[in-house]
Amino acid sequence: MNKYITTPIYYVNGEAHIGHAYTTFIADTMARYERLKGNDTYFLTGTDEHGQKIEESAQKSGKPTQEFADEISASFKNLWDEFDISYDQFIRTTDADHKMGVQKAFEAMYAKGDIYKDFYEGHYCVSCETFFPETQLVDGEFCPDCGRATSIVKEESYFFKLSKYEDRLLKLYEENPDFILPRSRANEVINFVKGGLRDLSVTRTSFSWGVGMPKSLNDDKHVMYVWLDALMNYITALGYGKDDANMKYWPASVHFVGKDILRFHAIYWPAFLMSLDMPLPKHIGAHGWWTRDGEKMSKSKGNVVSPKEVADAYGVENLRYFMLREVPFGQDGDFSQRAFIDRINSELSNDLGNLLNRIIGMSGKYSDFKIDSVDVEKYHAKELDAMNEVLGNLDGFMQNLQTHRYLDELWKLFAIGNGAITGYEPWVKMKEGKVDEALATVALVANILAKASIMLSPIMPKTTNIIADALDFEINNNSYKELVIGKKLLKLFNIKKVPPLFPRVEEPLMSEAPVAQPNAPKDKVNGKARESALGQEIEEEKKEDDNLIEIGQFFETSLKIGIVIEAEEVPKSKKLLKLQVDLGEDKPRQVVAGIKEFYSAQSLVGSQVCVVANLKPAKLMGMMSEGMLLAAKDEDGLCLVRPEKPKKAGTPIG
Ligand code: ME8
Repeated sequence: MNKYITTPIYYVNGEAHIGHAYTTFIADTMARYERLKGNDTYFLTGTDEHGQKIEESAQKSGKPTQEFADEISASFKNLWDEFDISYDQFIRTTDADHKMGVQKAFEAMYAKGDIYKDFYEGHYCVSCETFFPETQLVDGEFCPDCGRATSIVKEESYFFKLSKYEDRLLKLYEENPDFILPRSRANEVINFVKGGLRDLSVTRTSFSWGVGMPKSLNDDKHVMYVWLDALMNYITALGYGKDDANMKYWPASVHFVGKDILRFHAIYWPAFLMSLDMPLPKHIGAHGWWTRDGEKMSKSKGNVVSPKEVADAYGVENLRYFMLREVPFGQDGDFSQRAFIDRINSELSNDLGNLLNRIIGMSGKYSDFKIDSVDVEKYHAKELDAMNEVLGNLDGFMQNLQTHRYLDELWKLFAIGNGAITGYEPWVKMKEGKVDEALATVALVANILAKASIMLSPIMPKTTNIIADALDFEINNNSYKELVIGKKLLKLFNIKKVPPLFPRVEEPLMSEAPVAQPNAPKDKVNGKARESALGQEIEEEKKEDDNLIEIGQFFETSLKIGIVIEAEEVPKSKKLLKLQVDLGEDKPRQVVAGIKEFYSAQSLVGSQVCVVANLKPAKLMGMMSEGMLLAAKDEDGLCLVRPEKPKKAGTPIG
């Protein structure tokens, strides 16, 4: 059977973080699982390189856009190579074949009458590359997805007749309740479609970094909307529009995505495919969001977990295991070193690693490392039944993408193995002269470890190869068929010693995330002790005096160190300067400040300032101001408040 597994193609506006790694680990696991089962599997990942956001990031870095995209795309590819991700293809949307395929698809939809030209006027979020109707904006202005300010864009555009597909989409969800996995995520999509679909603007004229129009349309002004371009990667990678050799893998078995981009994959993508008269993917698997120590990860907080750093400290396979075991697929997850270390020590080191070491030790003592399964059925029929039941349950969990339940179930095998050793006490049997019985227990455990390693191999391929090597067999489709499906036992073999597979971890191996600013309204508990920014306990006293605020109220204000990177005078204003201030975020904030009488624009560039970072943006003389500078003013004039020593942009004050 053919299987086709994909990850999203990641934007090249920043390095990979742990969320990207998670999606890639799940997809890699699924691809390895399908190959293990003998299915002809194609696994695609890659990078999404067009659009205004990438163009702007490149400009900020001072590099030509293609060079910028090349570098970040390579950093993703190198990371996946280092992590041994078993992709069959790494697609880039700047690949010539991809661009041609997108144009072919556009032409086909146009020829069908599903694309027409009109004007678009609306609120556009550059960061999300999406138009939003006014009703969806927060406070009439801000993007409902990322919270950034939108801008009004009016442009000529080609539109895709998304509205035409409303009924067919609803029918798709109804007839295929597993189209969106987990099922619990389907409702948000269904409600969105039921709310009415507007035709989708699928080209832009406001920038040029994108796939151009097909020649047949003779319309150079436009470039493709980045999501049309990006979604098509799933078929252009297989040769759509060029040669169909790999189209045998279509339709996709599962597109793995984060919940942030479910709508694009569960609504736009099937509608595009319906327009192209192509079969639809079998599943869209939407997973949840990872946080760090309970906090949203963001560059400005400086708490983004780098997958490379974690893998260097703890090992990439331990990380894969942790992420896939820790969260039920579809739910949000938290990365904390404590939880990670606990799982390494108790599940990997104790349950699995020790079990292997115990039978290596025992067989060394009792049988000169020879392991013979000949008496296992005689003495351990009950354990074999329990083992086979567990093995039989696993596939269902994987098909539903429930990796945590798959691993929970798999771990029952080690409980059976450890239980058999404790229960049958082979060392007592040896003393009683019941050698056959003692050796049967050791062989039972060897078989359990062999079968468990096969089923664990999609998650921990290298580690399980070491275990298989110790047990003198290879993990592949043959051993899967024989030992797992065929329920056979290992042939007589000599067990090998292995170095410790999962050394215990006593202390966190990476520095902790920066202390987060407490969010006062959330963690304020009336009159009770609670954590301060420094982690100390503060007794909150109820103050009668109206002029005093509680410390939580103070912490509602987010104060940060900023670095002025550009400054200019606002024409026709006596007081205002317009500054671009780096707060360590994706892009600088524009701050319009009334300090012109006291500072020249030039003198401010490069200087450090203290910024109120969570003020609602306001318009001053028609310009958006996204923060306020702290300053002190008396009869001698005004001076800015600055840190005593230089600090990194975005450093919290408080
Ligand atoms: O959206 N937790 O690219 P992107 C979990 N180019 N997953 C996370 C995560 C987090 N904190 N952060 C990122 C795009 N992800 C488009 C996709 S596909 C045709 C185009 C993962 O670089 C998750 O899979 O913003 C999410 O969907 C994806 O990265 C977004 O990557």
